[in-house]
Amino acid sequence: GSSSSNEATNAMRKANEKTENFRVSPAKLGSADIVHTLAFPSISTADFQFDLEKASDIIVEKAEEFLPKVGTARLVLVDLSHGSKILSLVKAKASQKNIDSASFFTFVGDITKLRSEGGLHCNVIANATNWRLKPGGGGVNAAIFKASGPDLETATRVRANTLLPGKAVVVPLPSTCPLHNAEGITHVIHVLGPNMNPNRPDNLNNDYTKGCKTLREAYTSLFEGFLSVVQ
Ligand code: AR6
Repeated sequence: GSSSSNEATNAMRKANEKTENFRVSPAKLGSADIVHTLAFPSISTADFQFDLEKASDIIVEKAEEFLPKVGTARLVLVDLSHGSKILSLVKAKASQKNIDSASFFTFVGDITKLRSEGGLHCNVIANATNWRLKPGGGGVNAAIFKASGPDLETATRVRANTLLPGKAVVVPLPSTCPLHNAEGITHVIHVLGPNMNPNRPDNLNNDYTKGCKTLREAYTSLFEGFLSVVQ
C-alpha cells in the first residue's frame, strides 16, 4: 500500500543522506586479516589545475578497468573536505556505472591520518608528487613527506631520483617510519600527473588531448604499482 511505499522512500532518503564515510566500520581490521587497500588523491586536480570533469571520468574509467584485477582489494579516492567536487563527481559517475561500492569508494580525510582519525586502514597510499620527488610544494605531497619524517625521502632515493609525467614509483616504507607504525602504511606510490599550471614545470598549456592521455597513464601506473604490492 501507499504507507509501505512511503516507508521505502523514507529509508532510501535516509540512506542517501549518509553520503560520506559510510564504510568506516568494515575497514576496522586487525593486521592479520588485512584487506589490501589503496588510498589515492585525485592526481593533478589541485596545484596542477587539471579539469575536474575530465579527471573524474578518467578515475572512474580506470577504477572500473582495474577492479577485476585487484580481487578483494579496495581502491579509495580521498580528499580533505566533504565539499570536495572531485569526490562528488566520482561518486556520482561510479554509481551510474554500477561499480561495486565496497571495492571502490570515496572517503573524506587527511590521507596521512586515515586509520588514526578516520578508522580506515589503507596499507598503501598514493602521492601526487613533483618530477624531482622532493618534499614540500604544498598539497598532498607536502603532507605525505612531512608525516613520514626523513624516512620517505631516503626510501624514495633508493628507487628513483626523478619521475616522468604519467609514471609512478612504488616505495616500501621502513617500519621506523611514522606513517608505517602509526597508520599501518607499508608503501607509498608516488605518481606524477599532467600539469596545466603555467607556473609549474612541463605545463601542457591546456592541451587536454595530451593531458588526458598522460592522466590515464598515471592511473594505469598507479594501479599496476598497487597490483605489484597486492600480489
Ligand atoms: N589528504 C588528502 N587529500 C589531499 C591532501 C591530504 N593531506 N592534501 C591535498 N589533497 P595536489 P596536484 C588533495 O595539489 O594537483 C605539489 O606541490 C587535493 O584536495 O596535492 O597533482 C607537488 O609537489 C586534491 O584533490 O596535487 C606537485 O608539484 C588532490 O589531493 C603538485 O603539487 C591533489 O592535489 C602536484 O599537483
